[in-house]
Amino acid sequence: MTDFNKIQETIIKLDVEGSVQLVNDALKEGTPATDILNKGLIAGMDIVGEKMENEDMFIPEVLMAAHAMSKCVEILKPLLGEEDVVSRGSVIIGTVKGDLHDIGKNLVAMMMESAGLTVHNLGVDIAPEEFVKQIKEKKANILCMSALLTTTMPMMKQTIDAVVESGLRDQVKIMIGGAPVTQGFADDIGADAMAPDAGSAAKKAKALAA
Ligand code: B12
Repeated sequence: MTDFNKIQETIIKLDVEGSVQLVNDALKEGTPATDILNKGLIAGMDIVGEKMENEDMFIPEVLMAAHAMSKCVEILKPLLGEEDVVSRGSVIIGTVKGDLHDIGKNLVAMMMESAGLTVHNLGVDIAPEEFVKQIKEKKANILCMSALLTTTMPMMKQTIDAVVESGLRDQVKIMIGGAPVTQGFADDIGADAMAPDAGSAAKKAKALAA
């Protein structure tokens, strides 16, 4: 039986090697990759977030925890989601301007790829005009934006405005996400969809591309 608390602890204690070891052990025991991700790694990262809020942990430590999480996600990546090589749509995804958080956005990108979508992951701190340029270049039919800060959420609206101004709004469905994003916010800014996690984001993207 996999002890998910132990996996959480390695993330909180910034033990990169330990976390990789426990993830490999859990896979050998036959624990599903999604359980390792949700009950171990993401749950550990949530505790890191609480500690950051209470000033028990600071940015260099949070970065190290994020590094441990990324190493483990690399191991799980081939095992998450269904395998499907046929592209069902072209997705542009990025974190909005001013925001450097990318762990959740990368998980969403990964789940979408394994759901058979072609994903162009632009990275972090992406300005509205860059999103517009990439939609044109990659002939994307879905635009996904991530924001983890309440201060960068308005950038999602600015990006949608830029897409409207460019005349591309009819060609592209827009989906947004990130911890502070709600369905109400998505409705207010004119997004087509939001999803609270990577699994449902991939499902919704498939539906939007259909
Ligand atoms: C890791 C982290 C960092 C790392 C980021 C490293 C990296 N490479 O991403 C570092 C140390 C750099 C960082 C910096 C800062 N951070 Co920070 N950070 C976090 C932390 C602890 C975890 C975020 C995370 O990765 N969660 C795990 C992932 C898997 O979850 P997720 O991102 O929510 O993604 C899921 C869903 O939201 C959804 N989703 C995400 N994106 C998308 C996109 C689409 C299209 C869809 C459909 C779905 C979707 O699916 C994902 C997977 O299931 C959070 C606390 C928390 N628990 O959220 C604070 C947090 C987000 N940070 C915070 C703050 C304040 C900051 C700083 C301003 C701190 C500072 N004073 O400098 C800076 C800002 C830097 C910047 N300009 O962006 C605050 C934000 C408060 C607020 N309300 O705005 C938080 C909430 C911490 C806190 N409680 O105070 N941070």
